[in-house]
Amino acid sequence: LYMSRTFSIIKPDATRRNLTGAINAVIEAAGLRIVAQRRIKLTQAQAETFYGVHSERSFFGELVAQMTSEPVVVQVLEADNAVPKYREVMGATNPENAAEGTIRKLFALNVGENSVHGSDSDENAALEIAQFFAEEEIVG
Ligand code: YYY
Ligand code: MG
Repeated sequence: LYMSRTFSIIKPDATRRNLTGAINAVIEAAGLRIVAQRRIKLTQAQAETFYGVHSERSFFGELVAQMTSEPVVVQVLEADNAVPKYREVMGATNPENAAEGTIRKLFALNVGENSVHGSDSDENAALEIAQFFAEEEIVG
């Protein structure tokens, strides 16, 4: 069994509705372990850096505004095949397309306010984790 990591954000639309615990319950029920977690308010610069790959997209301004609007919870999750496992638990980007039982089906409001972020590759997971956590803060 090879344990790997992914990076997760519980987004402002979810923290605003007091859904941190409900989302963590879905994460843990799926067998992902929360091995680091912190509640923070993202700065404009942090949000722009984090979503830099989307900087040319039409929704970038709205995305950064939304991500800095309220606190978020940044997390490191550990599991066997953590990246694809968490993508499955999250559901599709647009909650209209998300499968039953997924976090986005259960909680997301719309494509922009979709409650959670999860890394899309092991390489990006490592970069995203390093943006927010020192190795000694991650306790598996
Ligand atoms: O990885 P994931 O969050 O499922 O989707 P991405 O394609 O990486 O987009 C990141 C983020 O951008 C998405 O969670 C919401 C927002 N977004 C949007 O507001 N409108 C779109 N059409 C696509 C993405
Ligand atoms: Mg993505």
